[in-house]
Amino acid sequence: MERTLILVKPDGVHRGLSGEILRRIEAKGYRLVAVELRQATPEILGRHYEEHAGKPFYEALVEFMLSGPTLAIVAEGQRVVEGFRSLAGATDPTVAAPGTIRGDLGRDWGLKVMQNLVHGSDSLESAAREIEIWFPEL
Ligand code: DAT
Ligand code: MG
Repeated sequence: MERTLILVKPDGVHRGLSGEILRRIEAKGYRLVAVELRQATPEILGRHYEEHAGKPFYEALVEFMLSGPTLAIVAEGQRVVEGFRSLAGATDPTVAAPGTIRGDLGRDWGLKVMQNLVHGSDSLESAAREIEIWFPEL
């Protein structure tokens, strides 16, 4: 069975949306394998976002992700990697489709980095890599 790594980012935790986001994951029929409120560290984020190192928004992204606790989740289900990306919606909350987490709950804060509530692994390879970073015990 497929697994993916989902994060409710600090904006989502701060706004009290963790429960709503967990509800949507469970309502879709995915099984929660691990759920843990964590303070991210520079070490974890350096690994998690290594593909974005050097991009113009990278420093702001890491700073934002360090700004408060993150809810780290591993969810399991048929095609859950693709399925959660679909639930999350497009990266930019302004254009994310209504019905998606980012489309319904996110907005443009006019900041250097998009505070778009959630992260979801973008491929099976990313999922394996990211689960190892956040939950090495799994
Ligand atoms: P996603 O989270 O949809 O997989 P991504 O991996 O391309 O998007 O980028 C990681 C995060 O970085 C994204 O959730 C928000 C931020 N980000 C991406 N592109 C950005 C941009 N052009 N300006 C500001 N923030 C950006
Ligand atoms: Mg990504």
